[in-house]
This record gives sequence, structure tokens and C-alpha cells, in this order.
Amino acid sequence: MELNGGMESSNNNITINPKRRRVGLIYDERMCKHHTPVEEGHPEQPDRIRFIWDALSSSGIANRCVIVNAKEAADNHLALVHTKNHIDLIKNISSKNSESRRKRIAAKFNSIYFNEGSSEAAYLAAGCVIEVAERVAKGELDSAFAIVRPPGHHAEETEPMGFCLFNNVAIAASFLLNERSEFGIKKILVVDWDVHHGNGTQKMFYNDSRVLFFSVHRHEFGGFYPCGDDGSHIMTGEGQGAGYNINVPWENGRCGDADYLAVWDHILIPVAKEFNPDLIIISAGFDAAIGDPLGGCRVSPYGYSIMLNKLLEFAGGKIVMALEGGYNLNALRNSAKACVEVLLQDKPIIGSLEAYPFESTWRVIQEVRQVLSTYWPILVPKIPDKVISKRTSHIEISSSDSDGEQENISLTVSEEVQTIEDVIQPFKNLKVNEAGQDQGGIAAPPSWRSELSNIDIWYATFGSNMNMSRFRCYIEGGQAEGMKRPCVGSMDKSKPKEIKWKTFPHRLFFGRERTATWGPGGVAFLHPKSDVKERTYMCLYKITLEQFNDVLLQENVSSYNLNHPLFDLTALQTIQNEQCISVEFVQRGWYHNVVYLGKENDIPILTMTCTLSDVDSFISGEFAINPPCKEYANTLIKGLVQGKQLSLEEAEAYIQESSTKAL
Ligand code: Q9C
Ligand code: ZN
Repeated sequence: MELNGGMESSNNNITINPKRRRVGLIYDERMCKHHTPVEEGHPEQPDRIRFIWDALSSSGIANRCVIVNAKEAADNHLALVHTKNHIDLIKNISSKNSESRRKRIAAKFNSIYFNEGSSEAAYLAAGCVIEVAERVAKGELDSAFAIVRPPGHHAEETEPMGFCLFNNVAIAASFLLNERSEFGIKKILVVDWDVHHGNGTQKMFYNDSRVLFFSVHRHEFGGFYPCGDDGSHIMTGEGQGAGYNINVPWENGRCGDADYLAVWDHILIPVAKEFNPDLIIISAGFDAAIGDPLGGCRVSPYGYSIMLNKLLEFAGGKIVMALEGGYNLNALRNSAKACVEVLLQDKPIIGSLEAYPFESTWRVIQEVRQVLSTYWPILVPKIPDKVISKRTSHIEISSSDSDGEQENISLTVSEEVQTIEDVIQPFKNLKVNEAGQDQGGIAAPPSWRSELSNIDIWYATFGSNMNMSRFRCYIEGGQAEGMKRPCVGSMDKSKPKEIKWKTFPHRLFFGRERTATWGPGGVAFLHPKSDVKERTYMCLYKITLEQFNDVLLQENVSSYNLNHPLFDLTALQTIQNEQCISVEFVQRGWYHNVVYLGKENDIPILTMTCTLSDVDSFISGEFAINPPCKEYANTLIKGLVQGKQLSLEEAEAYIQESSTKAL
């Protein structure tokens, strides 16, 4: 029987996080009452926030957060960035006008509609962002996500614009700086990752050095909404604010994770380090997400997770996220959910990048660095050619199946199969730490590690890990002969306490098209179900459950960050009854199914392979059955011979048989 719930059940019992991050969530159904007068399928619709709220509630994520009551903004706070006329317009638009008059007024503005719910929703959206910003500034919350609408970043001092009535983020920033100086928030970084330029916010702080406004947006040389030159990279701020306005204008759509992360690594993060904000507010539109009808870009929930996670390094993690755009309900919900999980910091972030930045992205990055280098010396050095040479000059063709043995075989169509980790900051260097950072800024290992470092298991290998020099890389890190790229290794680099060989009544077979490490040819799988007619040689390494987790991860994904175990004590207990546990977080990996093979000296024997349903896919032809390439076969044969299990001839025959016999 297969069990997918091994992880969930373990969350409560084993790894209790004593310093759970206090993440605020704020939402109010009344913000759904702002909608177009007639049903006309406007993208800025009530379901946007309903979907996010429902997803967070039904997944149990909301239960792990602090729910904050919504509040309407006070006029004097709105007046920090808006004119009295503008405030009066929004205040009265719902009550004092007929529907037809509202329509006429709306038509005077750029991309604006009003109805009888608009005033209240606008006051709530602004008030909610203020409310959570205050609590984060105070330290009552570590971070927060404001699920609000109407959005705000296009709203200008004197007028609504682009679906935005009040500039929620600008109001909250201004509020903290001007009305709540006692909290000591003197410098705020506003990161606007909505696909559109945050024209309103830019103008409100254009002369202000207390707010560093950073916006990355589709610009198309002024052809993309909100159109014009405001979003150009030459707009760097004025007067006191010179250098405190950073625009990264995409020349075209289609930008995705790799492009955004390159901007993070080569512009935003270095500048944020220098600026050293006291608090970060994210104008978190999700209209750069894959599938958004307006944005045309390709950021995945994983991409947003990493973008956010990188920002958590600053301001002591004080981050306030405020929803802006995002019009594909599904993408919006998944992206927002991924972000809240990052704020909670109690789950590993797993995924992989499937492409390099566009050539144009590197050009834009260099131009932005150039114009800002007079203010930010950290941007002066040229980005090495070696980094910039990793790029995509055309649209990617990627196979639908993006998982790899541990590599990603659908990275690029080019022959040069390398991972994006050379381009961006290696993920392993990211510090995600459930207990927060210590004084020195060095992340302490998460507590699950010490717990699982005391538990021994036998890790039984049937593939290339039978070869000792290869397996050692998964523990000690480094690169064995024939490896295309080094392994990270385990955090605990101690050698296996014992090594043993045994045979098991399971079928060994080979499948899948190719891997980046070995090229074309299948890799080894163990049929998860036992079969007394079969015999597979396996090399057993006595390692700790902590090390097993690190191996499990490296076998399935290439970039990661483990602040929660994949396979913990509860899973270990469960598997002794259930035989198999498919590990949820690495489900796209090929070896995500942990199989229990009994005990040796009273210590459980575990291996990792595919699931039974994967076996069905192999049988049906959906996944290829494929003999291994010569190099891979030789690695296994060498393992068997050096392990003194078989003679060279016997080992060759054994691999030959497994790779030719039908499943
Ligand atoms: N041809 C936000 O994402 N599009 N606003 C108008 C006119 C307006 C987007 C197109 C897009 C506004 C918050
Ligand atoms: Zn937008």
C-alpha cells in the first residue's frame, strides 16, 4: 500500500518548532463587494482574494498564522500620500452617486470602475495594509500577508488608476515613517514584483531616501501598461531620493524564474544589503505568474518562494506583503500560498529552475547596474562573462517531464546541460532556519537534525550508489569520476558505520530516457513489491536518519533547502507497517518512494525507488524501459565486483539480464 501522508502526520508529533514564526494574515469579505457594475468578466474580480483566502483556510495554513481583524484606513493616513480631492472622491463614490454617474466618473480615469462597494473596499484595503504593517513594525508579528483588493500601486497622489483606488503600500510605508517613528522604522525597502510598473508608488517616494523603491516589470520600451517612460531604468530618483528608485524594465514578456532570480542576485540583493532596510513591504502582484492573462510572463510558485526567501535575510525578516495584481485565479492562489509557506518557514522549499535568463535579461541587468552604480558602488563590477554566457536566446523547448535522477534533463535544448545554480546564488547557501538567525547571522542547523542524527538505519542501494566512491559524494560532498557536477553531501559528513551486502527478493530493472549525468539510457529501479522469484544485490550502508534525508533529497532534486525532514521518526515507524511511503515534497523526483525491506540487526533497512504506479507507467509504456548506457552499467558492475559479490562476468550477466528481461 502506498501512503502519501507520512509527512503530514509527522509534522505535529516530531518536529515542534519552538520559535514558530508569527505570520499575520488579514482579509475581509467586504473587499469582495467592489466589482464591476454588471457582470462583464473583469479580471480584477472578487474571486481573486476569495480564492487565496479559501486556499489558505482549507489547506490548514491559515491555522498556523495569526488572523488579524480588518480595519478601515483613517483619512489622515490616506492624506499622507493622496490629495483631499482624491480621498473625497473615493469616500463618496459609492454612497453619493447613481450608477450611471459613477460610470461617467470612472470613465475619466485610466482603467477604473466603481460600484456601491468600492468606497468601503478601498478603505479596507488601505487600512488592512496599515494594520499589519504596524504590527510587524512593532514586533508583534514577524511578517504578514494582506489579502486585499482593490490593488494600489498604480494609484497616484491625485487619482485612481489601473484598477487601483488608494495606494495601499505607499500609505502604509508613509504611515510607519511619519506616524509611528517610535517603532524605529527609518528605512523601508518596497519591492514591487507586480508585472506592471508601480508608477504611483514611485512618484510618492521619488525624492525620499527613506524609501528605496524597486520595481521589476514588463516595460517593452514604454509600450506595456502603464505605458510611457516612468518605468524606465533611467528613472533613478531625484534630490534626496537620487539612487533610491530602481526600475528593471523587461523588454518583452515570457520572463520567468531564471530572469527574476538573476535580477535578485545581481541587483536587488546586493543593493538591499547596502541599504539595510528596517522593514520590507512587497507590492505582491502575481500577474507575472505562469498563465496570467495580462502579464504574459512565466514565474512559478517556486520562483516566488525563492524571491521571497531571499528577502527574508533582511530587516530581521520583517516583511509585509500586500496583494496587487494577479488575474489567473489558480496561479494567484498557488503563488500566494507558496509565499505564506515561506513566511512560516517550516517547510523545505523544493523545486528547480528550468531555464536560463534571456539574453535580453542580462542586457537589462547590466544597464540597470550601470545607471545605478554611481549611487551603489556594489554594482560597479562587471558581471563575469562566464555568468552571462548562461542564457537563452530563444524560447525553450522543454519536455513535460522535468524530473531527473537528480538532474533536470529538460533544462535547455542546448547541449551544454548545466544547472542554473552556477548563475544564481547556489540554493544550498540560502539560509532558511526555523529558529531564526543567531546573533552572528549564521543559521544554526534546524533541530530535527540533532534528533535524527541519533537514529541509525540501513540505506540499501541497488544502483550507482553500490559503488562506494560514488555514494561517498552523497555524504561527504564532492564529485566522483564521471559525475557532471558535485554533490552537496550531507550536513553530517561522517562515514557509514558499517557496510554489508545482501540480496532481496525484488526485481531490478532499468528505465527512463536519459539523465544529465549519464546521457541516454535508463537508470536502475527496484520494483517496490517483493517477488520471491527475483534476486537483487544490494549494498547496505549503516547511516543516520539525518544522512538518509540528505541522500533522499539529493537523489530527487538538485537545489534545495531542508529545514524540515523529508522522512522523520513517524515515517520510520509508519513504514514498518505500510512498506512504502511516497515522499510528498520530492514527488517529482524519480526515487521519491521509500521502501522498507525489513531489518538487519534490528535496524530498519530502507531503500528509495519509484512507486507502484510508476511501475504501471513503465509497463504501459508511458515511461520508457531502457537499458543503461555503458558507463552507468560499468559503475554498477564495478560496485558489485569491488564489493566482492560477483565476478566481473557474473556482474555483467546480472546487469544484462535485468536490463533486457520484460517487466
Ligand atoms: N489597454 C494591476 O495589475 N490594463 N493593474 C489596461 C488598456 C490595465 C493592472 C489595458 C492593467 C492594470 C494592479
Ligand atoms: Zn499588475
